[in-house]
Amino acid sequence: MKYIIGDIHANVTQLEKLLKLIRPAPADLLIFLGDYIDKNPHTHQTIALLEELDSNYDCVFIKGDHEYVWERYLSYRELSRQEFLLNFGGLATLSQLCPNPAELIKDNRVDQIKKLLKPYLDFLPRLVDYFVVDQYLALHAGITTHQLAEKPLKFTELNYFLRPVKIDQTKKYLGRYRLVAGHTHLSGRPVTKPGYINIDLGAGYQGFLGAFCVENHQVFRSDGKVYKMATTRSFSVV
Ligand SMILES: [Mn+2]
Repeated sequence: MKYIIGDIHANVTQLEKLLKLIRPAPADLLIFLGDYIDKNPHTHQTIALLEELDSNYDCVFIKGDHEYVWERYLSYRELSRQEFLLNFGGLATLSQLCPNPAELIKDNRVDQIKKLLKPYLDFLPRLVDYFVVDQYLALHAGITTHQLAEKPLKFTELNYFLRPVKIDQTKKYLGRYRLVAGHTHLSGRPVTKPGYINIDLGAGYQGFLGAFCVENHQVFRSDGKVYKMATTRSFSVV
């Protein structure tokens, strides 16, 4: 089976629950949509579990806006990124790793933060922008209308941040592929449109984590609920 898994945001508890639910087999493919950390404090535990999964299964790790920003901040020293980190979950990321997270970011102590986040930084080089699987294009956020016919798809910063309202959800990429994305927590249940499926079920906000099974057209939610795609337009609860 092939599973596309939503935004984890260091909610390692929901990730563990989801894995118990789907119980992947060694030959299964696990595709993660990005935003692995921030908003919850279990940074190292989350990355360690992802590393363990990577050594036991075929895994694809897609880059989210949080990975994009941390990389720009730490590796490219774009210090203006501190605003995003302070406002959107970076303090939670460092909170178990040092006593003074706000100070470190406000003072741009990049080298010190790099040491604290070494396992995460080591994880980043293997990330990809998107992944095509069967009739789906898995990516973190979205593509613009003018990219619907762009081949190959060329990612810019916007693609890690695009909100559903800015996406033409009625059209498929190249007329063939529906987007499967996270990034925006719309609902506790998956949202599906003809050209767009959203499986950010809120793990960053004390909610759930979702896994979309490509073959069965089902979304497994970490609390045990299963949503079956009834038509191309809506999901129903099994
Ligand atoms: Mn995101």
